[in-house]
Amino acid sequence: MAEPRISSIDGKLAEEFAVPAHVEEVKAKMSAFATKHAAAGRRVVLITSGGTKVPLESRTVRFLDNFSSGRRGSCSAEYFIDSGYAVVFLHRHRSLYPYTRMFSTINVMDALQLTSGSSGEVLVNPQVLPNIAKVLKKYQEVKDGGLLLPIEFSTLSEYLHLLKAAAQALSTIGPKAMFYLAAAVSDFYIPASEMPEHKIQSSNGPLQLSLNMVPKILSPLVKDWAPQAFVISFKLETDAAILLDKARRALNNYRHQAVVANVLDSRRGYVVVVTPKTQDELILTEEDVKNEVEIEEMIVSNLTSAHNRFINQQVS
Ligand code: PAZ
Repeated sequence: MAEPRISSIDGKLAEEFAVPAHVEEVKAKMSAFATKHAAAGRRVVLITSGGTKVPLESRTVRFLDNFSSGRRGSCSAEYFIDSGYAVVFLHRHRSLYPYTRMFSTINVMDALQLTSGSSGEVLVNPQVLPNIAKVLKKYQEVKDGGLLLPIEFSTLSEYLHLLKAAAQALSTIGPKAMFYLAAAVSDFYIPASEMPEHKIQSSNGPLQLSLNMVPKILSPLVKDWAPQAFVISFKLETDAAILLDKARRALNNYRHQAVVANVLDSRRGYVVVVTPKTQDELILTEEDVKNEVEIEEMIVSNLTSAHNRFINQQVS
């Protein structure tokens, strides 16, 4: 297997983005997870999910955030597990999580009832938590099988350092690793050296912000950190007219395997999987919606087939 290499953005990452204290510990966990599953004949997918938080002060009171709920990532994690993958789930703290996502809008107190006796037993109301037994069974199987490794981030800095650690950890399994980068990552940040320490005072008048561009992490991931892996990025736009052009440009610039292109308002029912040679439109029909089919099932099916072909090409 090709060893991860030093990248030209390593210095910038270390200087301008606070390194999380637990990064080496998490890297060791991811590495052990990848090695164990690859030895058992499983592929491993690293899914990023949810939005990054960009602090405006180092003792953070205020921050920039974005719309991402983590539904794409959490839902996809379940379909990857159903397809035989082990999943490293790098997700925003408190964003949607595999299996529990189905009950995220429910107040747990409304779903439980105390029995009348003195034993203090609690009953679940299946009307409030539909399918709970089925989902709980699946969740416990996944947990017992050690198929899901959850890792949390909140800030952009945590995300960048943990993604780099994940890429290096999973690089040891070569083409059996997939990166499914569905998180909504800020393009802008304030470098640590320019960030005020204390809460910005409104008594100083209107706030003018000057933000730097976040380094393009996809470039070192593909070139240096995990050069043999199968890498999928996501591209979100609000203007459908520029979406496919942006997706193609990303493929050209970073030379990875595919871009999943989507538009904010239609992202639950329509995406295009763009590769250097193909363009697959995935569309949920009204029938699919009635039958509660989720578009992530189609995305995962499309990409796992492409991953198969990618692995077969490496060995032939
Ligand atoms: O998290 P979610 O389900 O609400 O949204 C998913 C998404 C739109 C964030 C994802 O499909 C995506 O396009 N991520 C990349 C965004 C970007 O940086 O362009």
